Amino acid sequence: MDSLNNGWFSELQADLWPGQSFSLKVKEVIHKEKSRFQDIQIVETETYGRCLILDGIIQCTARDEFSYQEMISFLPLCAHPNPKKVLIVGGGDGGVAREVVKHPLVEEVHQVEIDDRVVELSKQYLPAMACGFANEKLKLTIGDGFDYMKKHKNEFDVIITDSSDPIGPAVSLFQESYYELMKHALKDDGIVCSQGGSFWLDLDYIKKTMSGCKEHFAKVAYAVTSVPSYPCGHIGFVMGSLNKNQDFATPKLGKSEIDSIDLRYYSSEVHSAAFALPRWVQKHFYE
Ligand code: SPM
Repeated sequence: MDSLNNGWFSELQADLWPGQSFSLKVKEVIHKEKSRFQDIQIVETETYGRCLILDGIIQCTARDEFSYQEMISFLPLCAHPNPKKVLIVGGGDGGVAREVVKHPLVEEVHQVEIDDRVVELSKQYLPAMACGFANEKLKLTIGDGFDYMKKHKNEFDVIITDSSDPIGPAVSLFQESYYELMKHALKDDGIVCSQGGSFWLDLDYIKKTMSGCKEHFAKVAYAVTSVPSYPCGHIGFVMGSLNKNQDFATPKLGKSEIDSIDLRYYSSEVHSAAFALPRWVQKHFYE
């Protein structure tokens, strides 16, 4: 493993986070291979449990994955009044599917993931996340998200893009043309939510992504969550709604219903707080 040094894995990505690197002490390398699309590593760490690494970047650890998976799922699902039919693009570890199927109004979940090896290895080594694939609401397609959405018009209430970072092929998932395609696949009042990077690292990039989203969506917002194993311990989501009266920060599912769902991070209060941004970020994105 390139970035394993004296038993430490270091996330060295000079293009994405210059001059800094998060490290985890590794107990054991469980699996590594090169799929058709990427380098895949699964390691057992000293303090974060099992960890999935794609192309040298941490995707999720057993200790903190629930924060990301719950928030990227429940922010858009609860911002929508009736999220019956959901599309997940990416999310090969199964953690987002595991969360989306918990929403009481969700009837069908379709997921399109390009790399079958991530799915298979997650089933084998990350069963607490991959259990999402076993749910009867879920239909998984192995293929390209762009091709999939071109074939589906006005179908989904919510589209969630659980992507890796904007480097290599994933760059296209942050561009305006991707938002146009999602709009095509969404119903008239649909909502999208995508992994959007951290304002500590990607302030201008997020603003650019939001501008691309604004070209096609009446309302756009950025919300945050805390994930200690991501750079700066932080990540955000770019959300777009086709409903011009959309109020993202107020959950449409009642508090008592939300409280009855088996969740560890997301709550009605956390939902609203996720949209509160520091002054300089608020100004940069919205003024
Ligand atoms: N289902 C979990 C997959 C996680 N996908 C997002 C991974 C992002 C990792 N890098 C974060 C860097 C933020 N600037």
